[in-house]
Amino acid sequence: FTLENRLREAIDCGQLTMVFQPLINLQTGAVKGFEALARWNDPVLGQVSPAEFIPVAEESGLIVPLGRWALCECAQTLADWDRRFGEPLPLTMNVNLSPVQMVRDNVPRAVEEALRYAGIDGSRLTIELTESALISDPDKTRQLLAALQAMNVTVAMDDFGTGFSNLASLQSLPIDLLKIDRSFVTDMIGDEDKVAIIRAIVSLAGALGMQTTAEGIEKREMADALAALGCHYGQGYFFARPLPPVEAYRYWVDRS
Ligand code: G
Ligand code: G
Ligand code: MN
Ligand code: NA
Repeated sequence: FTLENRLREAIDCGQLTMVFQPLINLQTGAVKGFEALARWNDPVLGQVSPAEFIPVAEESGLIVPLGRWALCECAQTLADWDRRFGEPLPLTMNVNLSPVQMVRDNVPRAVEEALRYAGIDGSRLTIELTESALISDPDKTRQLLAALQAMNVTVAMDDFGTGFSNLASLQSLPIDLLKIDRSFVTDMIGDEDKVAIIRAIVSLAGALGMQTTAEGIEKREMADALAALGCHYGQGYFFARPLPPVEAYRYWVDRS
């Protein structure tokens, strides 16, 4: 078999799952929401990393059904948590959107359908785009972001600082958040250059009316330093690894 065929069957058979990594307000410690990350535990191959299967999905077009599943799964998980809790949890769900799905699918419709079916308001969803989305099809990106804005969906730029961001489009597009790439955070302690880059991204975001999330926080001193730099939110193993849905729900309940 090929990985592609195996992935197609996994999608058809509902073999993919989502885990949820908490996003923490670095200034208050509150749980702001979760980033949903896909997992594939194949009976034959074992755990296959998204770093491996997302590129296969993008090359084969399977990213379209996979991305639609991801949106539905996230909206339904939120609806499930709300039911369990008895009222809407004040938190947002971040979903990664592949630039390939952006080009090949009608993403606004997919988002609208996922939200409507689950009965979830758009304001509780954040779509994470990568910088390559800005370059590959600027017109389509502009239309997509306008449609998401009309649904009150938040837009975050993922892995910021590693791509080729065009500052003009960053400024002219309705982007709400910059996610500072893990590579700047990992070595920030004692590395003045990394700290300078983080400071510059936080400053750029502020000037453009955006907020920032730092990825890959593994130690308390990183969280403290990032908070002092004015970074709004953080995620990383220091707070929690990506958690299965029930554990993620408990994580929120235990801290609220
Ligand atoms: O969870 P992990 O750190 O192994 O994820 C590796 C990469 O796969 C990250 O870049 C992440 O954004 C991406 N990824 C994980 N889940 C999804 C998903 O549901 N959709 C898309 N498009 N990318 C995902
Ligand atoms: O590209 P994206 O930011 O969507 O990818 C998120 C990935 O980062 C996930 O695969 C997740 O497992 C991983 N991740 C999350 N927190 C940490 C961390 O603190 N350290 C490291 N090394 N990876 C992390
Ligand atoms: Mn992401
Ligand atoms: Na990222």
